[in-house]
Amino acid sequence: MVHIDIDECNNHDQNHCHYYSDCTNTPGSYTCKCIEGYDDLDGNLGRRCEGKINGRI
Ligand SMILES: [Ca+2]
Repeated sequence: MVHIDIDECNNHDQNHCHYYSDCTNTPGSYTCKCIEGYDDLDGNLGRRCEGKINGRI
């Protein structure tokens, strides 16, 4: 039996990765990780990534 995986990263309607995060396709799912230089504000899920410079003193 062949499981056909969906590449959620190819379609923004099918993933919740933030603009500043990298989406990685995995079998049956996907993962998001904030790119270098951006803080993850939502439990390390890559959903909300913000720069470290703005808004921090
Ligand atoms: Ca997938």
